[in-house]
Amino acid sequence: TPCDVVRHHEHAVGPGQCCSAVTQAVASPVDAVWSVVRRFDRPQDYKHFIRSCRVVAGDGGAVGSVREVRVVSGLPAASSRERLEILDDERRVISFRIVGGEHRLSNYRSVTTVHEAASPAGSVTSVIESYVVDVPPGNTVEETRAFVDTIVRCNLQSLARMVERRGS
Ligand code: A8S
Repeated sequence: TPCDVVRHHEHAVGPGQCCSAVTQAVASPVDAVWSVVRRFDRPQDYKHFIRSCRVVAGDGGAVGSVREVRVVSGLPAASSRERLEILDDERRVISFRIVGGEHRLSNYRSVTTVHEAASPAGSVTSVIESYVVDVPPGNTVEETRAFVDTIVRCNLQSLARMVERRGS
């Protein structure tokens, strides 16, 4: 229901933090999209800034699992340690929290939901990804949002391209 959608994307935003959300339409069935998004152990399948990923705690599918990702060069970051917070196959919700690594995004937490959207043209899915993060020292809220929104938008666009290409 619409209320569920809103509820999953409500973040407690403290002082010195900012939040935002990005949405992406995908011209593919909802299950095809969710099957990619749900793989906490394989973010590099569609997140092209990620060079490698290793599960360092848990089985990679259970809440509490931790992954260590290394990012491509050219970013103000080298690695990130991320904990799986929610994986709900029924409601199609996944959430992770950043718990360490070499980067500037302290206390980052994101929630991604995948929704069936009716369309006369056929199967359409919408993906909503929201996040909250500390504004890094020396940066403004606007700069932080611009940086993170760009990464999230790139990830969701490449997700859409990948799943749409697979389906055709
Ligand atoms: C995600 C979302 C984000 C990832 C960011 C925002 C990151 O992996 C990159 C650059 C950084 O500066 C921070 O869903 C960090 O992956 C690409 C290393 C965390």
